[in-house]
Amino acid sequence: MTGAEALLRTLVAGGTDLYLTNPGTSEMHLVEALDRVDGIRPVLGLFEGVLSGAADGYARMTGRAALTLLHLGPGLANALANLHNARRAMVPIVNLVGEHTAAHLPKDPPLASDIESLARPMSAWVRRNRSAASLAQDGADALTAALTPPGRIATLIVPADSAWQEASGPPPSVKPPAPAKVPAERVRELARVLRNGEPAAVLVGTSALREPGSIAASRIAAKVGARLICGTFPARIARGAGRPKIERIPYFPERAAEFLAGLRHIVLAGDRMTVPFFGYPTISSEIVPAGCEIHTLATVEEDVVGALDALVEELGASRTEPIVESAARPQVEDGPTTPEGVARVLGALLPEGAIVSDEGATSSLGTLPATAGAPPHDWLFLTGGAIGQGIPVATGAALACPDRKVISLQGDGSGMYTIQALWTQAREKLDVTTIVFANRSYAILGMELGRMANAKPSARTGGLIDIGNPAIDWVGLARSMGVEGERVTSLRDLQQKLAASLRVPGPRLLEVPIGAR
Ligand SMILES: Cc1ncc(C[n+]2csc(CCOP(=O)(O)OP(=O)(O)O)c2C)c(N)n1
Repeated sequence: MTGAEALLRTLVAGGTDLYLTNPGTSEMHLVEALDRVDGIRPVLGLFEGVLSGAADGYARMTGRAALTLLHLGPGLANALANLHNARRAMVPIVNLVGEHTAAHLPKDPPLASDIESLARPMSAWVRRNRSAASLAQDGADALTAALTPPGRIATLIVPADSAWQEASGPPPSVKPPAPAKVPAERVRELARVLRNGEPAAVLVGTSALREPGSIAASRIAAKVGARLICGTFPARIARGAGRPKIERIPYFPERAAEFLAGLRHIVLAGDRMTVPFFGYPTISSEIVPAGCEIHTLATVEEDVVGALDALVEELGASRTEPIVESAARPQVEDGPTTPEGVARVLGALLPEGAIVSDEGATSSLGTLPATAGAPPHDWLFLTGGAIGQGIPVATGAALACPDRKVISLQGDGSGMYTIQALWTQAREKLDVTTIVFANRSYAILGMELGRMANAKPSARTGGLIDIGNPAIDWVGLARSMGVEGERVTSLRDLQQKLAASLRVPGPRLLEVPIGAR
């Protein structure tokens, strides 16, 4: 058995079943070993940012770590922006990064670089393998690190000679630690805080944004009259009719400050306090009201669901009804494809069990209220703000959940970063409908130019915000990669084309013009 085979066997025995690859010469043994190792699905991506984003989407939906296979430092570097988003999503991923042989590396060949320095900022765990004999154990340690709560990025550097040399022995076992239990004293203390009647909010994150944690949190909030809130861009929220109502902290800091105004206590349950994206010259980035205390029921590493259950008991809230969304679908009228109109069409049609990957930027803001009462579904946000996440995360979610419809809400500017993911969707026959909001602009930057620099786009700077010249042909792009694409002309047309796309499995793209041009 080669080191590569021992490594893959260990990772498969540890529960890994997806291998997202874009290999080169130094990784050929990590490819060849697939002919002798069952139980893992190899999937090719045509750019490494597609792989890291897909690993993120897969992990958000399964809680399991996918493997990425990356070609030395440059391959890893191409994956970094979406590894950044995945780190902010707090998901498990194991990166296998190829490296030159021990004899070749000292000669400084063209592809050599400082892989550890590239890996560290986005990885909680980095190791350089030293021998074929230790490769399987390194793999087990990488997977254990990745699966350590709440989920981490582990990067294992694999020299080519370790991968081809002889290894032996049964696969080492992978035993990630369980999340730490929250001490009973902390639960009692927070029960005292919440019972005192001062204005309070419970801020839920990670697993508390899904049932059963969100139901427990909603019971607590209802019992003590607190608000139930969450961060602006969590990795995943289970939402829709019959599920707990959770208010989201708005994106812009002045809106966020208004949203939190009046609170005296914020109780964190599985998240840290939300921090606005940017500081501005004339807008405060402090969103927590003066005099408001931040308390922690459970950190992201701790057993938040257990802590919420204990708090339900402590407050005597086990029979309190959670406050849930009622079933409601918006009415659709015909008209031009405005963001609000598109949101209503989505709200009218979103199927039960759908997974929405939201990188719609300024155009998808209205989709959240419009879908609040749609049948139960999951919503995946752009966690780290590095655009180019949406289509890859949708791809990974579809690999994770082949029986569920994935809807990818996509800004056109962001979509161009990792458009190659459409090819993987076509190749793997993934059930993803991509809705491109073709506003032919970096619209958010037009707004931020005013907010940040008190300026309007000029003849000179406007060209850095307008992406309509030349106009991108989304339907042509999709078709060139094997994805059926259509351009819609009105809300009624969108309704028909989206309904048709939801009926038929497989990838499809709808280009939706936004704004008259
Ligand atoms: C990796 C990365 N590069 C650049 C940016 C800055 N940025 C934020 S939004 C944006 C444009 C988004 O355009 P689009 O997806 O069309 O959405 P719109 O703003 O038009 O709604 C850019 C370039 C970023 N967030 N991440």
